[in-house]
Amino acid sequence: MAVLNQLSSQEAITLENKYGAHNYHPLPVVLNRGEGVFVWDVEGKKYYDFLSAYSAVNQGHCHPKIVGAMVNQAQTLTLTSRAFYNDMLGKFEKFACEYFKFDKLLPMNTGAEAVETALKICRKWAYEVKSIDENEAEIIVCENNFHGRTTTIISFSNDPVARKNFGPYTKGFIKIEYNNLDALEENLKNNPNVAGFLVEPIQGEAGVYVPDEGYLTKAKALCEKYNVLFIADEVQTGIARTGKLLAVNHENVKPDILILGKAISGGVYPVSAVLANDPVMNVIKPGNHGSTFGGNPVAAAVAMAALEVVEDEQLADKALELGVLFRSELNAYIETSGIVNLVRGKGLLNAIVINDDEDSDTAWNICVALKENGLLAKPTHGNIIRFAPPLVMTKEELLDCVKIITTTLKQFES
Ligand code: IF1
Repeated sequence: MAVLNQLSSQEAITLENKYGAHNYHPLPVVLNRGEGVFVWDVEGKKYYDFLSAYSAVNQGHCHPKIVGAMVNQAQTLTLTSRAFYNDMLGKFEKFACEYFKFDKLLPMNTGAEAVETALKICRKWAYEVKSIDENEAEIIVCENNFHGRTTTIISFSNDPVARKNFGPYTKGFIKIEYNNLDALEENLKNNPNVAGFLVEPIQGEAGVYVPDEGYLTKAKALCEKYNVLFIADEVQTGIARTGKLLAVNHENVKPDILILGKAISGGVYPVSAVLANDPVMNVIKPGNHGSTFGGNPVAAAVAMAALEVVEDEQLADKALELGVLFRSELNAYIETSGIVNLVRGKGLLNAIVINDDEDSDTAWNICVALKENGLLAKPTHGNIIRFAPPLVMTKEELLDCVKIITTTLKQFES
């Protein structure tokens, strides 16, 4: 059968176009190997990965310790369902609770499922602990949020592409401006039915939008004042990406509910988790929630190894240091650039804003040129490019990447 043969890039793209749903518009590059900060296409060309599967591969591609844990566990026991206990889940839960300093963890598989889980926990807490009347609970979210693709989550998105014609939408969400504490307090003050505030510590899809310093601290304080749960979606910002283990650690904020995904497995396997302390998590009783694959032994083994790598290799410190270097190098370039307006971000979650319209194709064209020059990145809007390399990069490699990026951008200076 032809599928066993090595495909050319064009053949692989043609197959996806013909047989796959058209829910993505990928860069025209077909990858078949990854190691550390590098990936290779089927023709053997080597690239720096500057997306890290949207911050899932923080530990680098195919990290031997994580892959080893997966292979080992996969040969022993893969899935029991939660109808029975397995000997890995409890170990992982203890490990992660100590690691992130929470009482309890609820394991799921994808980021969107973990967000859904957090919303369910929050609502149940609202009725059973805060004593809000049944079906009246509301959760505050932010404009330009990205929390996943499920029907409830897209109900409170304001991206028409993600949302339009998927209605009717789930009720019970109030949208306020991000980085606006007055708007938050206004809604908390006048509405006793608010149960939670769901927020990304840095908005990723919105274009790596970093809120003002103190925003998260003050938002958390407001939530405490009005007895509302502060729910941090750290699916993208968590696990050392922004230069701390969690982005909320930059402000020493402790969420009431923490949502993790992506790099909790190093991108090796779908693992997500929701963490909370007992007074919140204990509202969940047998039958209230679950998942066939959530908390399976492979996921548990992989996640423990992936979190160990973050500590072993001090990835948070590396991200912090390399992030400062990356932004200062790019800022030096921007001073004389007509094509890039600014670079922003924290740690190794950064974006550049191109001097062009939101609906232009300049960012896309730059990403195609970056690909030709050996570096893979993806636009988030027509004029924003996100840069999120694996955190295992060396300083020399990062400077090499800066050279590729600035050389490529220069091709677009008019
Ligand atoms: C796609 C963006 C990144 C997330 C936050 C939950 C989820 C995500 C903060 C859901 C997922 C992904 C999904 C990916 C694109 C991507 C993304 F561009 F859309 F915004 F990372 F930057 N919370 N983000 O960022 O996690 O269910 O996907 O595991 O292709 O949709 P998931």
